[in-house]
Amino acid sequence: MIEPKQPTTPPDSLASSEVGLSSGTVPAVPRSSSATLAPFRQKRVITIQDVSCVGKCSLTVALPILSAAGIETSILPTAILSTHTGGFTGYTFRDLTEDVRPICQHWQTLDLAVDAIYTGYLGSQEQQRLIADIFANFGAADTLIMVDPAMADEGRLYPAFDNEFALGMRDLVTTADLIVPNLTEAALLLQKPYQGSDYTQGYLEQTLRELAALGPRQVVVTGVSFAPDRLGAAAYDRETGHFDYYFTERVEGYYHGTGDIYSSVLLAALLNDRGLGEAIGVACEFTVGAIRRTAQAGTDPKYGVDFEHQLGQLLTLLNPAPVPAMLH
Ligand code: PXL
Repeated sequence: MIEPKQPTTPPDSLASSEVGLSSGTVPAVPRSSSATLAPFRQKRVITIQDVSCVGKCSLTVALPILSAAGIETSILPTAILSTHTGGFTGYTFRDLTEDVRPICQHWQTLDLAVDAIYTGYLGSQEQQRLIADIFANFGAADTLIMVDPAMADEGRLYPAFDNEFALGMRDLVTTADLIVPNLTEAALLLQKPYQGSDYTQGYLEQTLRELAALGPRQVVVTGVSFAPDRLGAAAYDRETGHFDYYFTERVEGYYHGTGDIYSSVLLAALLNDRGLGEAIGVACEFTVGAIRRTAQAGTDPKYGVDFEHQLGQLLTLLNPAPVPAMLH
């Protein structure tokens, strides 16, 4: 087995501070005092995902996480479900595709400044095409376009989707700056067989390069493991050619909604001026902390993980710039 480049320990920049998440390894970034003199502009994200009313995932995790990180979060719901589709039966599903265009037409009258557009679970293939237009209409040159191609896990597509949907997602990721697939989604985007846990570091890095060749400059693959008791993420930046890895302990079991939590924290960290290598570490630590709590509590994992009790630590970790009122 080839050892990953940074298999178990946090990068130096994550290891040196006393302030951190539950493991104490990820520090807050000290802000320079000159930052307090600059005019304050709150960042805004548009996130496009479903509302699963019960079973924490998608918007019910993205909103609190991004809000806790100081980011104004505008939402475009893609569907409303009574629960998510993993592990529940009999759920309702209302497709909101026909609302997407009128909502966007109204937004176009508002002159919205948008720092990032972040997509997750989509309700239909038509939405995939509409979202490409949203990227074009609302994305400025410096808007981060982040696509979490939420459609599959553990070698299987989610119940609502088929390979046509995966091909539509492949088209959508060509227009993104950053994509965050798990290993199953990575295989679907590349239309390659899913390898399970049977892959080498060389294979993984080739996969990251192939994903970046679809269009996005940056790729983060989640659910990466080279040792049975370690789990984490790998990142690749096509422009620098640099790979980053971050691993934590593996908590046994399948916990729903953790991919959405991971992506939301990753974006929160990036918009709080963390580099990609640090941001994947912040997201790993936050996510495993929530999983650990849930495992200890013994709650049914299909209801999602207890990320709420991590939010205070996220705030400390990211150390958002103080609001102007606090400066007087
Ligand atoms: O967490 C991914 C997700 C989001 N939204 C819905 C889902 C799933 C995964 O099953 O069913 C509706």
